[in-house]
Amino acid sequence: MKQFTSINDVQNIEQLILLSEKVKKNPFGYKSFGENKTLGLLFFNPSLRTRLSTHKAALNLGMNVMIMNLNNDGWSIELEDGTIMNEGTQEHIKEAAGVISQYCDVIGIRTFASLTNKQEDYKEEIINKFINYATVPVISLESATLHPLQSFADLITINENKTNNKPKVVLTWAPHPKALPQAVANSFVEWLKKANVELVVTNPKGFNLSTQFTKGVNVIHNQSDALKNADFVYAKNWSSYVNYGKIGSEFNDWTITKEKMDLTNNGKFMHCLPVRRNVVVSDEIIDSKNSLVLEQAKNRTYAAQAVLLKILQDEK
Ligand code: SN0
Repeated sequence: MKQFTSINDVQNIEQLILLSEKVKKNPFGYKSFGENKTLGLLFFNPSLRTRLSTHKAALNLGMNVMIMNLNNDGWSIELEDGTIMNEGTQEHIKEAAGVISQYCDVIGIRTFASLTNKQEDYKEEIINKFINYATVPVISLESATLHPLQSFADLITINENKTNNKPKVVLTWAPHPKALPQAVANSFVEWLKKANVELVVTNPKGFNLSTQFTKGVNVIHNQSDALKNADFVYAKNWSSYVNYGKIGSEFNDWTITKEKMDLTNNGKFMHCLPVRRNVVVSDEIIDSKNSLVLEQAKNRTYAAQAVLLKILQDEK
């Protein structure tokens, strides 16, 4: 694997899942692959789980890790070619990516959507330019439109917790006070479409994800209908794709509550975190025995470790 920015970079998903199971059973058994290798983690946005789980994954593999918060600590980066750089930006992405490639064997990048320019966000300008100018593999730590390490961990968690061969998995939109990216939802759909599940997406009208992801997926606008007999309920807010960046405060009754979970087949609750309690989900549900949020976060380490290990193995 030369890069990991979406499920499309994975040649064999079953094999990667098997690798995650192996590293989960024996996290320190693969140190020879990471010895004397350095992972660089670059953040344009905040992070808790992604930062710590990917760091831990690298340490488990015997790698060294360097972390940089580019917005606070770095120069401001120029993306355009041919610009006369006599204004705000100080360093071109060409040099930044080229230099960091000399210090690191693998580079991870977090770069959220702007939510102001749909075309630019969906072109994935920042991560693609980094890939273009870097000379080492690049992995996404959540880009403008996708969060593949999260979705891979979510798939591992669903596989571990399913009680029937083809569980019903419902991705439901939930309320939020701020405009959030579509990345987690897009990516979840992309990964779960390839799994043996009955996938349903439910969201208010005006909040459909891009058909680039939901083509062929059952999208229902009535949340209660969608939740019926669900084995897994994955809640996530995303701002509108059509009215790009719009929040949707008129749908505050989409919170996941006990009444809603009672419609499911003793469904398990999932969320990528961080979560706004009693906005996205009631305390009662996130604190219940059916909540998988901590298991999801735990599996972030093994998802990241499998991805890093595959990259290191392929480089050898
Ligand atoms: C990010 C998102 O893409 O939705 C990261 C999730 C892994 N979430 C947030 O930015 C939440 C911020 C908030 O204000 O609650």
